[in-house]
Order: sequence, then C-alpha cells, then structure tokens
Amino acid sequence: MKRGYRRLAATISLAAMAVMLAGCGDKMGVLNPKGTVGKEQLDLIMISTVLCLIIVVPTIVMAFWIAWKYRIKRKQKADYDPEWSHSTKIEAFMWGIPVLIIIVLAGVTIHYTYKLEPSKPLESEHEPITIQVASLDWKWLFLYPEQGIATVNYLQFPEDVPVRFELTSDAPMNSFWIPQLGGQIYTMSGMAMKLHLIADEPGEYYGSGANFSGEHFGEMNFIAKATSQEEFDQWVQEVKDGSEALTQEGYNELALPGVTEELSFSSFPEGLFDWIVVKYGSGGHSGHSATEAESDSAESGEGSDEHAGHAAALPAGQSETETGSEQHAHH
Ligand SMILES: [Cu+2]
Repeated sequence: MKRGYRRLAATISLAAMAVMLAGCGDKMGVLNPKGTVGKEQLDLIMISTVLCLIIVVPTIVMAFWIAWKYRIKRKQKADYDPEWSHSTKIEAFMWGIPVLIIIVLAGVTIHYTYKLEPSKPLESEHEPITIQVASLDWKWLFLYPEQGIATVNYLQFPEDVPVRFELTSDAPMNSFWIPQLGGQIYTMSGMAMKLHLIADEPGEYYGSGANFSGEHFGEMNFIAKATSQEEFDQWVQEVKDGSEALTQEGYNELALPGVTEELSFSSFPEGLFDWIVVKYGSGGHSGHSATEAESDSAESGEGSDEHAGHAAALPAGQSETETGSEQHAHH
C-alpha cells in the first residue's frame, strides 16, 4: 500500500514536470534568447545551474543512499561505530567542495557582470540606434530622437543593430524588460539609465514592466519588433505620414494614470525626455522648461534629498559618458 502510494507520487510529479516543460516552447523567454546579451546571460544561468547541481545531485542521492544503507532491517550488516566523533576526510569534503564552487561561481558572476554592464555599448559593425523610454502610469512611451517619432506600448527597431535605450520614469519606478533580448533595467523618475540590447534575428519579442507599479501594471506590456532596416525605415515613414504629432499638452494628458492601446506619433516636443528627467531633478518643484533641461545646468545635478545618490547621472541624454547604472547597487 505504502509502496504503491510512493510510486503514484513519483509518477504524478514526473508527469507534471513533462507538462510544464512541454508548455514552454516559444514562451521560454530567457531560455530562448534572440540577441547577444540574452545569449550571454543564458550562459551565466546555465553555468550557475550546473555548478549548483554539483552539490544538489550528490546530496539528494546520499539522502536516499544513507537511508537505505542504515535501514533498521539491515542492522546486523551496517557499520556500527559508537565511538566515532570526527573525520577529517568528511570535513574536508563537505566544506571544501562548496567553498570551491562559491569561488568559481563568484568569479564567473563577476566576469559576466562587467561584460554585460548595461551602459556599455555593444560591439557591432552597425551604428547604434537610440530609443528613449519613459514608463508612465500604466503605459510605455518610446521616443525616437533620430527619427523624430514616438510610440506607446509598441517598439520597433532594425535587427542586428545595437539599440541604445535611455530610460526614465514619469510615474512610480518600473522595470523595462524584453526577456529574449536581455536582462531588465529599472526606470526611475529624476534620472536616466542606459541599456544596450541587440536582436540577432527578426521577430516579435514580448516586453513588459517587470516591477509592480500599481493597479494596471499588468497591462504595461509591449511588443518589441525587430525587422530589416528597410522595413524599419518604411515603418518610420508610415508613422510620420499617418499619425498626429505629440504635443506637450498631449503628453501631459498621456502621462495621466490610465491604460491605452498602441499609439504612434509623427513627432514629439524636442527635449521631452530630458524634460521628464529634470522634472524630478531639483527639490520637488516641477515644470522646468525644456530649454532648462538641455542647458546642462548645475541645478539639474542637485537631485532631491532622498535621491541625492543619483545626482551624478543627471542630466541625461546629452553626454555620452556613463550613466548612473553603476551607482545603482542600492536598488
Ligand atoms: Cu534610483
């Protein structure tokens, strides 16, 4: 009876595992990367997993083996040593291997942390394209400063071309994440972060806000579509010809809490991104003009009291120098 019960439990758990894995397919996200950054991150995940299995598998095997070896029915054959208290061999084994694994794990993690530093430009024969991202209450705004267009909850860029994202927030902190292309990065009001990603092949990739930011945060999903350069240029032209302009008033309205479907705009106010960043940059008084935002003024570096640590990251956009991602260990 007991035996049959155990066998049933094992069968059920195996079947559940098979069903769970079969359901993944294309939705495997980070396990099915489509860009250089995502692929390297998968390497790190796999190396870490294998290293941990070196501990986990023998431990599980030993748990069963010891229980079997010292089971009560076998008492006359099992080793019996009541005076036993210390074994240097066992101590060396049970401390040495985990210490070695932690050292290797730390080394590998440090290596990839520097290699995949999000503000570091990616090596490519193509010139990067810049896309500015602002997380709003509860939508994503994408600005294309080089093309002059803007979109909401929809992202398109050429494949094989590095994308240089500049990110901020005009709402609670959020997290920008396209799992198949690479790791997430936080968007925060009053500061600009940088993230470089690349898509190795055309496709529609799922993107989301990976940080809880209120009632409709679950609807902050977007499609990141990688296409050929020609298709991208054509799309930009279509947006320019077939959409309305985003005005400052239009933006203020868009930034109000609420959800919206995909939108596109033929143009947007110059310096809008920097305006959003600087809005939160100096001690709480909002309403800075765009010109102020662009003038690299020392004022924008003040930062609010509670975010003083980010001051170095301001102002954004204008400078090619590093942004605050290094200063963000505290998040
Ligand atoms: Cu911050």
